[in-house]
Amino acid sequence: MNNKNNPKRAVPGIRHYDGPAGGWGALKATAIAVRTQMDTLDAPATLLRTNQPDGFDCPGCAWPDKEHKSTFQFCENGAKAVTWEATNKRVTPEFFAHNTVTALLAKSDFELERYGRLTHPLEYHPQSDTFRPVEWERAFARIGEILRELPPDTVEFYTSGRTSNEAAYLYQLYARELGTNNFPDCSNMCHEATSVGLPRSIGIGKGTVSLDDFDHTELVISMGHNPGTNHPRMMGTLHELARRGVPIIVFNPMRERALERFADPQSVVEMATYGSTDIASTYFQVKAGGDAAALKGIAKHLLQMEAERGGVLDDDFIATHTQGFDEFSADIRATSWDAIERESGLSRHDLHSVAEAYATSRATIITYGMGITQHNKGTANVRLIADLLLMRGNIGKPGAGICPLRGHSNVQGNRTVGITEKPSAAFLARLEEVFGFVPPPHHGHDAVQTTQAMIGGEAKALICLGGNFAVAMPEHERVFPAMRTLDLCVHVGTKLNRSHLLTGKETFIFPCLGRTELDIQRTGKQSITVEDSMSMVHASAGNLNPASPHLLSEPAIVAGMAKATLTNSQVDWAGLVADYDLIRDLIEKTLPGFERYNERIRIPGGFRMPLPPTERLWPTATGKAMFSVFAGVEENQKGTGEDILRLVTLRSHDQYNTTIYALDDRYRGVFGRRDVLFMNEADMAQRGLEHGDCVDITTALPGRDLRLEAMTVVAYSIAPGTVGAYYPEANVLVPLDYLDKESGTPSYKSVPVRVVLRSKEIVAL
Ligand SMILES: Nc1nc2c(c(=O)[nH]1)N[C@H]1C(S)=C(S)[C@@H](COP(=O)(O)OP(=O)(O)OC[C@H]3O[C@@H](n4cnc5c(=O)[nH]c(N)nc54)[C@H](O)[C@@H]3O)O[C@H]1N2
Ligand SMILES: Nc1nc2c(c(=O)[nH]1)N[C@H]1C(S)=C(S)[C@@H](COP(=O)(O)OP(=O)(O)OC[C@H]3O[C@@H](n4cnc5c(=O)[nH]c(N)nc54)[C@H](O)[C@@H]3O)O[C@H]1N2
Ligand SMILES: [Mo]
Repeated sequence: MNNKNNPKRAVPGIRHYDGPAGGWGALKATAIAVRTQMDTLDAPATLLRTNQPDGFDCPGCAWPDKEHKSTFQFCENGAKAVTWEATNKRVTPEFFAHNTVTALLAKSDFELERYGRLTHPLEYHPQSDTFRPVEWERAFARIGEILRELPPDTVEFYTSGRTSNEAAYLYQLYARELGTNNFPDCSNMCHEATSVGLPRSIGIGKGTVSLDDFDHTELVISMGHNPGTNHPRMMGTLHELARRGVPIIVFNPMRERALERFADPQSVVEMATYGSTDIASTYFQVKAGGDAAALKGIAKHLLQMEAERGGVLDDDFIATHTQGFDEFSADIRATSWDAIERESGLSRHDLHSVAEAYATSRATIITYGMGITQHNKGTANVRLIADLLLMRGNIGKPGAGICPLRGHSNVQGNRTVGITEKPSAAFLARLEEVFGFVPPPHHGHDAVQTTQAMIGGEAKALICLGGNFAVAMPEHERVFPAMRTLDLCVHVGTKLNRSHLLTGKETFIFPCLGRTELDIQRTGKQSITVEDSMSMVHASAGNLNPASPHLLSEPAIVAGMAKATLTNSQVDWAGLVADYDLIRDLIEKTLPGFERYNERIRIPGGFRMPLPPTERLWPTATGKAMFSVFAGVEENQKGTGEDILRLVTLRSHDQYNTTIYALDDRYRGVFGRRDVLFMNEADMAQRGLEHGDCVDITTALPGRDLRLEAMTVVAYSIAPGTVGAYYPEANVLVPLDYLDKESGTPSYKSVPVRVVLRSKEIVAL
């Protein structure tokens, strides 16, 4: 039972959900999404073109498709992402004339996006406190004027990972020609620990597995991700594995229904019989922040088993391909079982069973998500996962490897084409050769550094290519006011959100084409390209008429700003927008791995970026795969005082990051509300709390007064000592400087908090 609803105390909107994930419930939810958002006549045709060779890439997640040409794969949350963009609702100039920014700020994030698609470029008028339409060229010219006056390093260029390779490449070119490497990016809040940790371990900051590897694997260990909601197409793969009898061992503090039981909507039999398949063979409810201890425990058993019976480690692989094994194993031996059990919340015996399964498997894949990266030692966590795989040579052979589940559908591609605050010298040298300007050699700001520069008054302008920067960041109390001190804010987006409304001295909102829409430029219909979680690059082209005739494509908006800002630029910005093939030619000229780019994206399925570790080549400083040492077992600061719990901030089943589709979280049994705190019954009893009580939450770190009030306690199957609440509402509890020092990632998944009773009265819906 997930949601341990107390039958004696009914709490509005909290019900027990006993079904599997997927199944008929998922089909029903899709039908509702289509009915409420889309012109129903368009819907089937649009959904059928999702992830087809001549269709568009699903904006829902970065999980790949088999050869990108299979028949339509049903996916509830993919359908929501598509219908949300392809909605027939519009927010027009008339709407803005009647709604002041102050009035709009009083609306919830849910309401703001629900108004529909943006239709006109807009400029903020402080006198009337409203946004008014503005001509594109006039807006670009004004932005150019402002930016030319500012020192380049006071300008921040944010990207959210839906942006295409083409738009992202033009964007980095624009910023670097202007003279800055300030590239705060949604990855800084997401998989940065992967981008920093994996290059140190295996020489490249990306996963090593392909979909084919799942056909050959003998064991999957899934750590800290919730695929039923966030990577729904992965459920097809897990379902197939489970039916083949491949063990799937899950580490997650919360019972997530899709990891327990799933009915595949593609399976005629399961749908007809209301059947389902058990997914996890074993489910370990590790404490939040306890994965490092658990991984060290598994490694400790392996070392012991090797000493007792031999043949457990891949000695040849370790000798030929790695360095640092002695230091690694000495540290593992020195780590006590007491510490491992205390920190992970799992017993030595539990971890032994995982070590046994791992030692018997000839090919193991470890998958992971935000439950691993969003911690004080996220980078070290990622490296420990790589260590465990290296112990048995599980990188660079079929059926094995490391599989970070990326977030946004093109977050990985954005990085590949140059969105990084720490560019390599080689890349900058190529830019100089090809474009004739000298790019800035010094590093720029990541997302947290950008926010700190805004708070400190050093940042003057923020350009956002997509996303909802201020809301996605921690500590809204400091971030929101900082947005309002800026000289210039520019937001490129499809729908209105709170960041757009946190206006600076001058603010522009630029509506852009979405993935589903036709992109026609001077030379004809254009396609963009994206890279998925498994490094496959392929083309994507929409087929719907744009939401408004006034929209521009992202490349056109970036080029428009660049042309108006960089008056001496040698780049033919307008020419590049006329034909995206020319942008891809430039990418090919300046970055490795894109040989014959235009030719290869015309092959259905596209091509794979080079991944040397899959051939056991290690582009690290030593040329070897590197073991690491995770000092101690603790991932996070302890917090001060008694009674500390660890808060994880999570996504519901009805949201896409800061976009809230609806107020339900079906699989966790929550309907029509988001003001909930998931809590273990033992922790509740200790504090005299009951299911349905109203509580206040405070952050338990020194010198902090961060609080979230009036939350409803929901008894849930969650590891003792761990509590859960929804992102972004709970971001007010995450301190801005509480982060992984190696990667700069905020520790959204492990905030020390205290929970106190506010009222016994049940809060109505
Ligand atoms: N529908 C939908 N799809 C999405 C998104 C979305 O919001 N909605 N977001 C996209 C983005 S940008 C991303 S990054 C991905 C995110 O996908 P996920 O990585 O699945 O992200 P989260 O929902 O944040 O939840 C992570 C899971 O980690 C568990 N967890 C929390 N703390 C710990 C811990 O300390 N250890 C372990 N082992 N587990 C822990 C939680 O219980 C939860 O099940 O999804 C992408 N896809
Ligand atoms: N507490 C807490 N905070 C978190 C997280 C967490 O787990 N817990 N997760 C973090 C993670 S993993 C991430 S990735 C960030 C996400 O941070 P962001 O990427 O900044 O946020 P999103 O909510 O994905 O952005 C939504 C907006 O994107 C715009 N948009 C949608 N489609 C398009 C498009 O095609 N083009 C353009 N230009 N704009 C578009 C719309 O205007 C929409 O309002 O949040 C982070 N914050
Ligand atoms: Mo993400």
